[in-house]
Amino acid sequence: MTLETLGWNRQRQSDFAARAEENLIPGRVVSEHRSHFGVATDAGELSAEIPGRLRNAAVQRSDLPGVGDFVALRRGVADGPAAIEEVLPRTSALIRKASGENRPQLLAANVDTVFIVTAPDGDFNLPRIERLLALVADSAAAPVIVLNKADLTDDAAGMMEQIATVAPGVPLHAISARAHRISGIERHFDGNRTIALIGSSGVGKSTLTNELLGRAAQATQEVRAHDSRGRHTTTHRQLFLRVRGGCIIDTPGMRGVEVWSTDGVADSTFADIEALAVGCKFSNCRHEAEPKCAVRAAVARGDLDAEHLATYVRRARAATSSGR
Ligand SMILES: Nc1nc2c(ncn2[C@@H]2O[C@H](COP(=O)(O)OP(=O)(O)OP(=O)(O)O)[C@@H](O)[C@H]2O)c(=O)[nH]1
Ligand SMILES: [Mg+2]
Ligand SMILES: [Zn+2]
Repeated sequence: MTLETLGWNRQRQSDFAARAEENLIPGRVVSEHRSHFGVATDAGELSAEIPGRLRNAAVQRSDLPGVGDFVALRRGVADGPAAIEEVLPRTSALIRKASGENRPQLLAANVDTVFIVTAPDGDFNLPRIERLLALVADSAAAPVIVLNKADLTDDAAGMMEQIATVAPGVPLHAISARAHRISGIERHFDGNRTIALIGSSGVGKSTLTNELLGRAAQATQEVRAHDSRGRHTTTHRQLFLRVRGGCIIDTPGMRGVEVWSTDGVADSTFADIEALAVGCKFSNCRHEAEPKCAVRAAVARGDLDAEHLATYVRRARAATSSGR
């Protein structure tokens, strides 16, 4: 692997040269964990931390490094972690408002194209596609809409026509990741471009990631039988390099009501609650007073913060009363 295959170019080299002092090396953030980042460099993947100086200089959370960022790194001493000294200027940033808080959250940086992934089984919803288009429009990345699981419908053409009414001029593809029918979408990686996949849980983002990588890099999971909704299988954003060129960023599924909207309600802050909710007796459980609620049980056990659940319930009520 070389940084060039990860999207490093002359512009980035000159940004790096202008900002970075001696002894720093360039890299790209490929994963984000609670306390550290995975950063790909010409010397392999390094574990890196953010020094306090960078944290203090950030005006808002989205200024801090995220998946897809190009950074200047100082190598660690001995086996210690490297330090991210600079975040290089972004050519695009996929940002939404964080859930339950009035702050921006970076989903992915330096993305050339975003695949908005949808599917005929349960997920198909034009207003949601419009909200995702609005999010992409603010990012400086180009949108592409992918109708996955085309094998599950006899009317993929009709669905594509409906999508076209809300997405004039946006490239549309009907594919089947599971059946290995993805022709037409690989060209979006030409020139080592970076593509991020966004959409609801269960639409097949990780299945498509694996298909585009040619290997089973990401775990996937059957959707729920009774309502075809996903199980929030992917919990972290991660960037993968393709042998055939270009990079893919797979992301956790977004909840329908929590996609970008006027009041900016967002998703993965509540991925923990969503994951627990699969165990609730009622599929439409609001985790308030319903019997056999797995989410309240987790609070009772001390595994989930009661305040966090209260925020979630407040948000869900607000979303319901405003008709979403
Ligand atoms: N019939 C059919 N099923 C598919 C297709 N693509 C994916 N699936 C199935 O859909 C289910 C969910 O796929 P995932 O790839 O885990 O979905 P995801 O979007 O990554 O979900 P999260 O990680 O929860 O956001 C799996 O059982 C897949 O096998 C397809 O083209 N056709
Ligand atoms: Mg996934
Ligand atoms: Zn519940």
